Amino acid sequence: MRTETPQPIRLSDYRPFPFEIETTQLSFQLAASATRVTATLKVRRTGAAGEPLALNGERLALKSIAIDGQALGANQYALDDERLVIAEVPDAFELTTEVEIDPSANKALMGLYMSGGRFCTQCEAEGFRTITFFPDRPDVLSRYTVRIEADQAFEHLLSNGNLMEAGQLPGGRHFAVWNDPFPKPAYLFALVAGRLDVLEDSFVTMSGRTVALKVFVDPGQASRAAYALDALKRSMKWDEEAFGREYDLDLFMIVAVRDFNFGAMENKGLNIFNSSLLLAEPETATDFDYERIESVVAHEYFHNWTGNRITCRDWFQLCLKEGLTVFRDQSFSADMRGAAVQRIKDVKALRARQFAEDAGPLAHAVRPSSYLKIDNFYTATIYEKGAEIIRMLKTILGADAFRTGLDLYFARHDGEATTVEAFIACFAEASGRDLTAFFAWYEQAGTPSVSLTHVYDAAAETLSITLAQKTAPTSGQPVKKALPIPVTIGLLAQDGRALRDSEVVLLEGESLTVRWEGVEEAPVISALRGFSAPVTLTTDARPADAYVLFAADPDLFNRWEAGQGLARGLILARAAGAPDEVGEERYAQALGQALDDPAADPAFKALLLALPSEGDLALAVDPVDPAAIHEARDALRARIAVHLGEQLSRIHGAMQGDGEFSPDAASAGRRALRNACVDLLAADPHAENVQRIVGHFEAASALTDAMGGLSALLAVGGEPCETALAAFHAKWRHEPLVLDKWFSVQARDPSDDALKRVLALTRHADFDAGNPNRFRALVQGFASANPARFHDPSGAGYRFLADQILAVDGFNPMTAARLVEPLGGWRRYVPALGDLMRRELERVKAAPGLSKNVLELASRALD
Ligand code: 0A1
Ligand code: ZN
Repeated sequence: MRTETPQPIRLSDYRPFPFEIETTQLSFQLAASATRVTATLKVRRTGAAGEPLALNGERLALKSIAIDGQALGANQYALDDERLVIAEVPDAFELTTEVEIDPSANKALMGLYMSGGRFCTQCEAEGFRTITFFPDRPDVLSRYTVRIEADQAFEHLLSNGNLMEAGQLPGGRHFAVWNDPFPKPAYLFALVAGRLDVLEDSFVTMSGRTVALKVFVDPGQASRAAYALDALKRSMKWDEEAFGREYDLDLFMIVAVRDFNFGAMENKGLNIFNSSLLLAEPETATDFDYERIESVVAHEYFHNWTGNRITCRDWFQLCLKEGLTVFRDQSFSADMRGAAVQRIKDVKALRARQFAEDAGPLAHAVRPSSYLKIDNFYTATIYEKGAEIIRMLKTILGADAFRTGLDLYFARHDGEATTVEAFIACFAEASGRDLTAFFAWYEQAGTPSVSLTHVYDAAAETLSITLAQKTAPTSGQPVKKALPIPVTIGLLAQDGRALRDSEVVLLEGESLTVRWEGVEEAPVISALRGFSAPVTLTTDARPADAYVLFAADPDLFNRWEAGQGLARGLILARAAGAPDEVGEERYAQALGQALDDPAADPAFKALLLALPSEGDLALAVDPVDPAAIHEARDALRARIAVHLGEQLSRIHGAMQGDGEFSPDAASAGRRALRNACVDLLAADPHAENVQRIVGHFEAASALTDAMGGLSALLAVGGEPCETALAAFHAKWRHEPLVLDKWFSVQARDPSDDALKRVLALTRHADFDAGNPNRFRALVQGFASANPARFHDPSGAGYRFLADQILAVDGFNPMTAARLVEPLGGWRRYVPALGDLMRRELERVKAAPGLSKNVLELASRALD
């Protein structure tokens, strides 16, 4: 809670901690409302003589404190709400503290808390300080031994590393002792205690060691962990093959918990997962869930090297582990599921979340230079743009030099807490290139715009392309540098033949002109292939060129991108009151041809069928009028649905019935295509189409189909929709993960009554604001995924969101803060809406007792 104006933490203030904590012994006496934690730290001075020992500690009731067994008197230390300071300490000593904490009262879900009657922890970024007094910063690495004692009802007692000892105790209690041989920062500490079922397997590493794998889940749910376990084994193998990284302990454990603020956490040897990202069966998980489970299991596992073995010196370096690990998980998913489709999905997500963030007042550098609460920086910019930077590094240096640089990084910094500078230095050294200018990608916020203009000289058979870049000012960064931007370019003939293969042009200054000789005919330019840099591209190409690319670009990303560009142009023309009906027919026809291509992958066709999202469209206009965008997009959907109605129905029919469920990419692609057809058919809701959609929903055996049907029925509305919603609820009311989806699909209700429905759902017996999954399904689902209804001209949507932020901030600031973003872009909206958004932000900011988390974001949004 706020007592005074909080002071920002700055990168430039970094100082090493003046002590080393060689070993950390923790002893837990677990009890739901009064857990005792005894910590014995072996401390050695490494900094200047006379420096006091300052430890972080919050919400801890100190019971005793001693140095080398001698209790300290109250005048020998100073204690406030945030730290414990001992002014005079020897150069080497053992500090023992005993504290009491209350896990059952911990609704912020940081530190030690209860979920489903079990104890669990979340320590990243700064949760460990609510468990015991400690230098809770990532550059203090220590070897941990952890003794856990609890009632036998808490059957499994888990922590990091290897199990050393376990046994029974009098009074119905038992204990376990764990030792983690690898020094680690406190944020990687974890503890779990409770009744769980376990699914076990093993993995033989490349050097022949056998690693035991255990996935712990709610009793009765072990079969739902099979996919995650399989994904884990594939990740372990892939990391050996792709990056030469071998697992280092004899045991790797994953635990699923239902109450978790984020997705999952890479604690050493004991990953903790939000159950929504671990449990999957065909009836209870969609294909998107399977994809996410595969990539998040991989992500957390890959952190073992990029994050755990080599960690961050301070939290400003967060992208060092996150950007690199996202890059690694995206590369894994591309290998598992097909590079083009994966790339399209990754770029869609980047644009939806990161480009939006970069375009508003919450824009920040991938490596920021100050913060109030680091929790607020677990953002799309640090994760996704951080991954794009690594990808560009690979594109610029080439795969071989990139791998050599990464190998050097692993060899040189293993066991360290390091910086982005040290990381980049490895690549500069390995490649012999000067990467000084490249570093600006880490320090500069905002999405660069690149413009491409060309001159074709038919007589001389030359093509000149000029690329120019510009980045608009962002808060605190009025002047922007030119960045090195790799632009991958290929050339096609008007009939779609390839004229030139891809080559990478590196735009290093403000602008650059490159020439191609011997170009015998006027080419169609395919630029930024594979989305080679996180920029927005404008070109002087004729609209007709986009149809050539849409039909024939061998780069599938750009083929998809051409279709999106055409659709974007048509929708925005309509939204601006100048519909291009001829163009719309032509687009529908081209889409129909693409759908008939027997060589194209169904997953790719499904992506072609999805029009740019309303959020994506909003990024292309200024000011944004969400209602106009929504209507225009709906109108194009309807036109396509009418034009392609028969074809969509035919494809839908042909994609039905693939026998036994398989989560593999090809089967998921078929389901994606049939659901994309259903989604479009709902835009032309005549009786036959409605019947097809109802049939699709009722026949669904996989959740992907049931959700596709339900979502389409929400677009149709009326009695078929209400009947389906009621049936779905009756069937799944006891399955929390499926019920979350029942809430989120209704949050996206496109009808005028959406807010009424959402408000009613906040009073539903199954709604629980204390559970982040359920809360986000409804509230974030509405605010982020239903722009037309969230931006209701009355401002009621904004008021609803602000009320929810304030209500949840009272007990879970991290979850509350993540809801500020939808109001953050207020300056980009038409003034009537922007003013209402700003007013709600002001109301939030002025609320008494606001958390630092929400205060920081609301203030930045209003700046
Ligand atoms: N390091 C995790 C992300 C994470 C961060 C904070 C959390 O606290 C609630 C939880 C998870 C990852 O990248 O997966
Ligand atoms: Zn991560």
